[in-house]
Amino acid sequence: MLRIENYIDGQLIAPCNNQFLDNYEPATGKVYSLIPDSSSEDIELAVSAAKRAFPLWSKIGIQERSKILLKISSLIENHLTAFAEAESIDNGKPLKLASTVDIPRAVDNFHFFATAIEHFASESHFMENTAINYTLRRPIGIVGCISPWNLPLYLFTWKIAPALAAGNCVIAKPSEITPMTAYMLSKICIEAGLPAGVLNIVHGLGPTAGQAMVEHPEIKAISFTGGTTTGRRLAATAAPMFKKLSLELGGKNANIIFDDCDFENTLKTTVHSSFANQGQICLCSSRIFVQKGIYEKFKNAFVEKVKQLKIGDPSTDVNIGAIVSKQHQEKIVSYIALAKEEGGKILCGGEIYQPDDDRCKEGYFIAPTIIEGLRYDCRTNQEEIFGPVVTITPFDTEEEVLKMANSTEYGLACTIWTSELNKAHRMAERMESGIVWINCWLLRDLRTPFGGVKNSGVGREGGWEALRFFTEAKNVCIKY
Ligand code: TXE
Repeated sequence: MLRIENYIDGQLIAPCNNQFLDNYEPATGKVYSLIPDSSSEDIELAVSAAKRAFPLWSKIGIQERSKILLKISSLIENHLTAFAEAESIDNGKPLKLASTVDIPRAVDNFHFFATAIEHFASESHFMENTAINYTLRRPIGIVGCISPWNLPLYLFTWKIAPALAAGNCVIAKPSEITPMTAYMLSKICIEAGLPAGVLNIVHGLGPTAGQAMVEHPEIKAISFTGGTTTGRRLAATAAPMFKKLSLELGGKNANIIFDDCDFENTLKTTVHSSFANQGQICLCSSRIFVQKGIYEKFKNAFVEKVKQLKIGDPSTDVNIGAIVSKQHQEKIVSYIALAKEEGGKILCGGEIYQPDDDRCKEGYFIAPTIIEGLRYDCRTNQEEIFGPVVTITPFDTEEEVLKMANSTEYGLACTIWTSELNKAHRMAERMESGIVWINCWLLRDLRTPFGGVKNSGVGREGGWEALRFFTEAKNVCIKY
């Protein structure tokens, strides 16, 4: 059985304790590879390697760094099919989604930051007849990147690429649930000639390998995407050490549909924004609010469309693949039970889905589920489920929907559907959300700030925000 290895100091190696964990294929429920159960010893090795590599990497020059990152980007692109297949097997997501979204985005992440760094500039502040200040932006040193399982290579590279472009050496840990494409990336980095120790990928569990990263005094900044509870724990460890922190956490996003929306476009995109990647994207809309004038019409059309979605073996032409793990499947099922207890009516789905074919009969599937009739402030409408489960709720006025939409502890993203420009602006301004999509969803420009408010996180990723996060600013004041 394939054994994934750590990538430390330019080498692929087993963890110091030689312990491995099982890695499951969600579509079949079977173990198909083993992953290092790394400990603080491996983190220590990685930090030593990064320390040795930092003087060279931080001074090699922007163009050299850019060239190597571009090479990594094109090598991933050359192996797109293999990466997409691996991502689909490891995560359970439809192969089509991995080939058109996840892996192309990993290619873009390296390309974008490899070129962005060439245009990154710092400010100067002139004081009339007195002095000039200029801001020096230097790499931080050794930084940590910790990523989740829902968009494995996509989010892993979204952190690593700007960190490396800015001249840092990186210790990175992918989710233990989806380690495979990060392992493949290690091999690409070797092929691209990335100097040893510049990037170190350590596999393992959050409470052991991840925690050791957060506690390590020489890792000066942590960029994390994952659950809000984990983010809180991480902040509690890192804050007293005065580490720089970027936290991209959970969401409970609202999809607000006004009577005057473009009906067909809203309907089509809402199916996608509710159930893409089995609803396991932090940007998915899980609370749909529909204005009363079109509520019944929209609800019926939406349920009809969702019933037609094809569920099953992610390697075939399906819309919905497997849930990432047995444990996560159980969590989602428990939320469906809670919704029923809270008085919710299941309009479709609401149960585990059992594919017919032999290969996937032990896999972790859930039928896409729409629930009606719940109060906006019940637990189902307040807590992050992170699966193919949405609620649908009618509303009358802007005031009413704003109150319901802004009622959660989260504030990551929202979508608003209307053809009235003024209403769109008014709503965008009043939504408590880091990202507002008007008449679209998941339309991304990598230059824009990305992140949430309230318990959805701290800091912003993307564009200059990411390069600023991964550099330290120093003001130099020169008196005339
Ligand atoms: O995430 P975790 P999990 C939400 C979603 C999901 C819940 C839990 O609701 O059900 O979070 O998912 C590492 N120190 N999201 O358990 O635990 C861990 O190894 C350092 C939303 O998978 O937050 C992994 O690499 N690291 C989210 C990463 O943190 C630690 C996407 C994320 O794992 C650690 C995923 C520790 N003490 C889940 N504990 C989104 N918003 O995109 C864990 N980790």
